[in-house]
This record gives sequence, C-alpha cells and structure tokens, in this order.
Amino acid sequence: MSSDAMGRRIELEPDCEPAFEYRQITIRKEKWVTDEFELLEFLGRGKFGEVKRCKEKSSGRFLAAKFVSIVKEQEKKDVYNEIEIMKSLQHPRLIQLYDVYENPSKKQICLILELINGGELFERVIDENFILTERLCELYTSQICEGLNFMHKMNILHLDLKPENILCLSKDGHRIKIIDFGLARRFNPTQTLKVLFGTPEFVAPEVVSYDKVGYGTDLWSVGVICYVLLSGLSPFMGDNDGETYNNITKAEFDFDDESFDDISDEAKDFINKLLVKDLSKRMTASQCLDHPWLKKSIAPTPEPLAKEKIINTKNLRRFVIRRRWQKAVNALLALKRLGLNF
Ligand code: PIT
Repeated sequence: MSSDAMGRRIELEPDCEPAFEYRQITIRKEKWVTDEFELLEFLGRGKFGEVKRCKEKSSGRFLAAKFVSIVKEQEKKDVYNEIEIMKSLQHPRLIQLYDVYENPSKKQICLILELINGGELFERVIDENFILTERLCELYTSQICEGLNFMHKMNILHLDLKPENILCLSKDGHRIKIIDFGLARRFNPTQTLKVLFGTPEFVAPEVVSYDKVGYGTDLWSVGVICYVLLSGLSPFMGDNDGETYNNITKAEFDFDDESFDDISDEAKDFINKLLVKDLSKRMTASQCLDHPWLKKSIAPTPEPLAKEKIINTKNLRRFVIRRRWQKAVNALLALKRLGLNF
C-alpha cells in the first residue's frame, strides 16, 4: 500500500485472474491464424515484426498476435527458442503465450499472446494527467523484480530489459508485465554464455566487453531503468554509441543532477547496488525485493499519510521522445537491410 501526491492511498490492484487457463502449446501448421482469429488494430512494431490486437472467433476472447517473418533459418531457430522459453514462464508479471501458428509457405510464424491494454510504462507516466511519485517508481520496480526473480529461478535470462519491454496491464491501474523474450536464454552457470546484442543504453559492461553474462546482467538493466524512471536522465548516455559503451565500461555515474534532490537515499542505495561493474557483486532479483526501498512499498503506511513529492517528468518526456525517434530510425534501417529502398 502506498499514497499518491494528494495523500490518497494508492493500492496496487489485486492480480486479476490469469487471462486464460494453463495451455499445452504445440505449433500449429494445419491452420493459419486468420482461420481462427479476426485481426484487429495494430498495437506495436519492433525488430521482431508487428503486433496486432485480435479476437478469437470461437470464444470472442481478445488477445495479441505477434507476427514474425522468417527469412533465414536462424530466425526460425530464434522464434522456436522464444516459444520454448515462454512455455516455461507462467507468471503474472510475464506476458503469457496462448497459441502458435506457423505458415511455412508464407514463411511466417504468429504467436498469440495475452493482451496487455495499457501501453508502454514510460509512455503512460509521461502523460500530462499522470502524477508520478517515488512510491509509484517503487511499485513498478518491485514488479519488474518479481518477474525477473521468477525467470531467474527458472534459469532463464531476459537479456533485453528496457523501458519498451515493460507494459501496463490497464490504463488506470499500476500493474505491469514484462514482454519480449526474443533474446532470452536458458542459463547454465557451468557454461560460458556470451552475447552480442541489446540496446546500447541498457546493456551491462559484460555485454559491451563480450564477457560472460549471468543473472546480474538483467539486474544491471533494472538499475538503469530505475535511474531513468526517477530522473528522466540516462546514466551512461554519451554523444554516440561508442561514447555510451565507454561510459558503461567504466560503470561511472552519479546522482549530481538536481532531479535527484528529492529522491530518497534508499532509492539511490538501491541503484548503487545494481550499477556495479562486477556482475557477481550486484544484488540478485530476490535481494532487490528485500531491499529497504522496495520493502517500503509493501509495508503498511502509518496514518496520517505523508504527502508524496511529485517527480517532474520533463526530462523523462525528452527521453521518451528521443527513443521514439531511435525506434523510427531503426525501423527504417531494418527495411533498408531487407533491400527495400525508398
Ligand atoms: C500486447 C500488447 C502490446 C504489445 C505486445 C503485446 C507485444 C508483446 C511482445 C511479446 C514478445 C515479443 C515482442 C512483443 O518478443 O501493445 O498484448 O514476446
């Protein structure tokens, strides 16, 4: 329980029933998605393809259809990996898989996913009618850590945690869900896993230096997301990707900007324990949930409720607008790679 800027209680709405019962998922090749679903409006686009809202004809249930175009054999392997991983990730903080269709002649795979209606978290909190407070940042961060804690217990790394992959369940509540397991990997601590991807501003030093990754790699991203959410500033961003990578490698950042003036020491301590160069020294997802900053958000608030300080989202608005541009540029570059010139 928590309070909003007017001193009213903010209650995290109870987890609603799962969108659907547990499902045994097999890849369906005898039918295509349009046989059983009505495709509706466009929800989003990423490097993976596009996502549309859809309605199951037999049940009237609304879901999301993610289409992936398969050009290379590796792309098929990647989607199969994503499907395998999603099957083992049944948790209310992680988007759920409902069905999969494969159309070999069209070279497309369609994942039917739980519908999440509230849009991206960062888009929501910069809305002019939204009042962002540190307490809300705690609530969001603790839910991200809950989702990650479950993934890590299942020995799975997300490896692409960033604001775009945190969606709000609804337009008025505060429940969030983690999406996009396209880069997720099963982790075997006895084997060395190195990865070469991720989004510059959110990747950990070990990804930049192509060293061994681990659970801590995802927790670094939690630290960056948290820093941005509280201040609207990106802790390692340089004038170009090279400079950003340099800053990440040094793992040097500070809370000197005035946007941190009203932020609690507990929040800063939380971030300090995540943005640590050595991944084995970062807090685990479970330790995050036990950290005083997140413990506070579930502890009952003594009456009378203290008024919360409002976080100015001016910087965060700039951050989101900059990322929208980056996304558009990346989409154009992807089209160019496909040979579509304009
Ligand atoms: C929704 C609503 C929405 C976007 C999505 C789902 C996208 C989900 C998604 C899931 C993945 C992935 C990429 C995107 O790799 O606005 O219900 O596993």
